[in-house]
Amino acid sequence: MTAFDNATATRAERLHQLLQSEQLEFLMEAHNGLSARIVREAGFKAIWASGLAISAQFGVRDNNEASWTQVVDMLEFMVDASDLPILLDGDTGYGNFNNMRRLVRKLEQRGIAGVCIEDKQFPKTNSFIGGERQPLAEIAEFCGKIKAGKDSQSDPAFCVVARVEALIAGWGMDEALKRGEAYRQAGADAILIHSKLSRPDEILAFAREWAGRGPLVIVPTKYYSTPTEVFRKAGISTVIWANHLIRAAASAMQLVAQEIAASQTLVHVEDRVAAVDEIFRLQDADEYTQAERVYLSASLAPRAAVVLAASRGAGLQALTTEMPKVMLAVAGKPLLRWMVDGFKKHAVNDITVVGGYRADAIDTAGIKLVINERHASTGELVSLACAIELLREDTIIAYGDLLYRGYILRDLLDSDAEFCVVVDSTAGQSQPASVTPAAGARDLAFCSGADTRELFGQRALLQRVAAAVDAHSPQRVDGQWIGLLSVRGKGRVRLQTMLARLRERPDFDDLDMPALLNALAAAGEAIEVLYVHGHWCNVNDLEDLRRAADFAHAQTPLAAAGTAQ
Ligand code: SPV
Ligand code: MG
Repeated sequence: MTAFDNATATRAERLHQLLQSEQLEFLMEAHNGLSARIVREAGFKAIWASGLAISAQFGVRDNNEASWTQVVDMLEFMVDASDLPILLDGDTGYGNFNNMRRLVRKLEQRGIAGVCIEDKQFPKTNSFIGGERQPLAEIAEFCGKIKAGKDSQSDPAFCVVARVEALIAGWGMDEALKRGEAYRQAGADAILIHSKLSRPDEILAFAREWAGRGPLVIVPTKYYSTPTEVFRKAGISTVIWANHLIRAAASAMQLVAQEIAASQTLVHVEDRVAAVDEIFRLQDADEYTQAERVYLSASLAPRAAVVLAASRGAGLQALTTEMPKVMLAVAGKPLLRWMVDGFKKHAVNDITVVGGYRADAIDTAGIKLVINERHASTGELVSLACAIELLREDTIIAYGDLLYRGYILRDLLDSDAEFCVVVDSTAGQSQPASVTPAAGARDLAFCSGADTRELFGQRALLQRVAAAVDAHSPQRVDGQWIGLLSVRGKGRVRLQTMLARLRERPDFDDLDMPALLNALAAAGEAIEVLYVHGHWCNVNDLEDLRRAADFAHAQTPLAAAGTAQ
């Protein structure tokens, strides 16, 4: 005979082994997926799927009020949540021998390791509620049910445990022993002898007479003060801790519900209940995130955005005492909200905003807020560095003070390029070559090709972004980078690496986004240009703010045709 290998054994084999083992073993009650998982994490080897606890968590009585298929559906969640063998408290088998046959087949299909049936009549009542009034099954009929169950199992290790209720019903020790022996001979893998006394006397007397004829299982709910060593010495095989997780849950829920109802605040309970993250852990949320990376196609892959919103807005001092520029209302809602709503419309849901100046005033609904604590003395790249670990493989990096028409974001998201920037070519046309642009113009883009507009779809690459045209070596200006950058696939790591390199520079604190784009371009990265022709604005001063309001109004559904800029 080969040695038992717990790692490769089926659940039924493990339960069978546990019942047969020489040492005292324990089953812990569970009543749903979550509790099944908790039982496993606590180190138990097997689960008791208690009829009392499962019916209680449904909010019904332990009188077969929940149908057997509802019980089996719950067992499926338990099997999924825990790899432990589960012994179902199958009450009376939910009917006669025929119901028992079908039950065993269904339980095996769902991965249940065994079933315990009790010699009462359907529908049963919990043994601790008027146990002595409950009619017992005929011995022969119950033996037929055991045989029917054993004959139906396809895994030879599947366990049928027969529960003797004679002591509960007050029929005496001889009857209990007679039944135990009959059930053993009918093929039961173990006998559960139940007692409602507060002392273990009748259980110990039964065990003495039984004299190791087969595995004995007990449920010491009522004689709980008995030292476990007593059971061990009596040769008990397995102890079932039958209902303690449902009772623990009920007490905890009562306390917390009463506390919240009375105090109308969560502040007193927060530290006494499991953290939400702990619930996520118990649900294995991390595994989902990993699987998402493997299985979600690129088009469905979660998209992220990082919005740089740390600055006060130099030209808007009077309006930004209480809030950063991105919280200024534009046509009825904050600038930042226009952008966030636009992202959400295009399934960019993982949005990180890097705040700084008056970050406390940023509306954090639907976003993650990270803070550049040194915002007053640092530039955009320090802000970006605060969110650099949050970049996904598909991320938009944006200035926070932008408004733009929806198609611009859509087209940017459609780009497959590892890096893609949006350049407004109308800004280039208004800047004749060799002329220093107007004060305030920023982020002038120099590209490998101009926006001819005839060559739709032609690929232009960004060569450089500069604040001004160098009067000494004038060059054609192709437009203005509007402050939108898309980073995809391997581009993410390359951008992170470049940012880490720039961090080494002594002037890193002063660097802005164009410095990053220029460093990437200089390192030979292809930064694709998506040309647009207006249809956006940003907010740097009061005049911009007024124009932004007009722009935003023109984007609303009721705007008159032709007013959109
Ligand atoms: C159960 O847990 O449902 C049991 C054990 O059957 S007892 O409630 O003690 O009868
Ligand atoms: Mg029960």
